[in-house]
Amino acid sequence: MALRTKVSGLWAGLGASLMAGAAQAQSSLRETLEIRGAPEQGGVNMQDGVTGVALDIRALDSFLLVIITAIVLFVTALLIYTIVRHNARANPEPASFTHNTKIEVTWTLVPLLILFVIGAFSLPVLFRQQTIPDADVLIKATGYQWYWGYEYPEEGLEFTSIMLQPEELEEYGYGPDEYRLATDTAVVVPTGQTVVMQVTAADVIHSWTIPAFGVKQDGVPGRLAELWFEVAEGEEGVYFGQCSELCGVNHAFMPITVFAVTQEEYAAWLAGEAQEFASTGTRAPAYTQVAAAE
Ligand SMILES: [Cu+2]
Repeated sequence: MALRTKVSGLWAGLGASLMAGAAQAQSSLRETLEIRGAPEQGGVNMQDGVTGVALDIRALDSFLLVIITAIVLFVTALLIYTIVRHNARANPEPASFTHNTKIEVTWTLVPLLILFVIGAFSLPVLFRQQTIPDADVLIKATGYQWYWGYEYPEEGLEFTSIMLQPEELEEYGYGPDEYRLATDTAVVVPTGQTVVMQVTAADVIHSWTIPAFGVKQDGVPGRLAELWFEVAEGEEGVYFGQCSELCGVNHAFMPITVFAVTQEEYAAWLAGEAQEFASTGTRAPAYTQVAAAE
């Protein structure tokens, strides 16, 4: 807890007015967006998928549920049959054979066949997820103890994303339910476009994920991994994720917030960020125009 205080204290000290300026650039976007991807109290199902890969994962999950249920029912029925039919009272003289080739071949081949069928449906999803297409938008996410940093290298834009404290939520347009999900700045992405996210880390291993997008990727120091997603048009909204690799004492306090917006809103946001930098001419701690500074 001492470390956490130290981190938030550090950021609070980095020029409150500049941070507020950066927050303003996004607060107008926040107002137009519904919260779409968030955990629900008591929920057991996966969040609704808004990318092709996420929908594939949901479909695979439902399909596996059918197979698993069939296996559970079959094994339970066998157990019950054995308990009733072969107990000492019903079957006082047990059989004494130890091998049955037919049954042994069957119980080897049938599970093999089941695994083969599962693999035939699961591998294509894995390949779709792991084959990185050409990017319309390229973003780099870097995990730090304990916050995320983002760069839009083609736009020369970079900023950090820090979890909001309970008393800050309202100011940023969130409610108490979004504590430990909402951050001061969000990753902004356009819908209907392929976003490639490079994921790495600066200190220890972190993991970047948005459940509704069906993506999760470890950020490993010294390595640049990639993930991709394309949020379907019409699915604009706020989506949350959380660091998913145990990374230290404040692992639970470095959430991920993504604003999925229309392409027009995205272009306007980028232009707004550029303008804001031009007007201040300062390397703001939250948003920094590195290209312009060069
Ligand atoms: Cu982490």
